[in-house]
Amino acid sequence: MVCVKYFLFLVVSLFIVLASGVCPKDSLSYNGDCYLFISENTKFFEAEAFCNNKSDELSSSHLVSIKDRDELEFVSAASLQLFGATKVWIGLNDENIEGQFEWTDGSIFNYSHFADGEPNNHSHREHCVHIYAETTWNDASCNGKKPFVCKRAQWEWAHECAP
Ligand SMILES: *[C@@H]1O[C@H](CO)[C@@H](O)[C@H](O)[C@H]1NC(C)=O
Ligand SMILES: *[C@@H]1O[C@H](CO)[C@@H](O)[C@H](O)[C@H]1NC(C)=O
Ligand SMILES: *[C@@H]1O[C@H](CO)[C@@H](O)[C@H](O)[C@H]1NC(C)=O
Ligand SMILES: [Ca+2]
Ligand SMILES: [Ca+2]
Repeated sequence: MVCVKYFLFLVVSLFIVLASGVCPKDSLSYNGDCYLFISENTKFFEAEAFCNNKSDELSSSHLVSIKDRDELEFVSAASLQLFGATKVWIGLNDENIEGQFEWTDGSIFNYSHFADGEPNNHSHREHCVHIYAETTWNDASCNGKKPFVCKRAQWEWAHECAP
């Protein structure tokens, strides 16, 4: 019976932790997702691989996708605070088909905030997107090295059932 009690204690503890919607301790929580800010200057697809490596059984991790102005302002403000600059890779790219931008996490592309005159595919070789000044975006060479931001969902059940 001691074992059963101990097992129940563990189950209840796990339930409470997951239901509260946790992010790994090195991440920031925003609107049900976990954001990891990495200051090391890194090429776009190496940054995506780094983010992918933070996936677990419950949620996959990618370079950040940005879905609206509020999320953009969160990412921009946190980058400015942590790195003193907003020039970070986000997950948007047109590496597959020129002019057709996609998020590396496969989610819908329904919001963008490119600077005037961007994306310009400068020198015919710009396929990866970073936050430029403040909140505006620019396409740049994927081989450029910049700090970056990863995003993954908090555990799904917590996401759907939290009040
Ligand atoms: C992936 O993560 C593991 C464990 O944290 C680490 O040992 C490994 O070097 C990482 N690999 C890459 C490619 O980042
Ligand atoms: C884009 O779609 C996502 C997911 O459906 C939604 O949360 C977000 O508000 C949408 N953004 C805009 C600008 O419509
Ligand atoms: C962008 O660059 C590609 C080469 O990677 C070229 O084929 C394409 O025409 C360019 N598109 C624009 C809009 O300049
Ligand atoms: Ca391009
Ligand atoms: Ca550009």
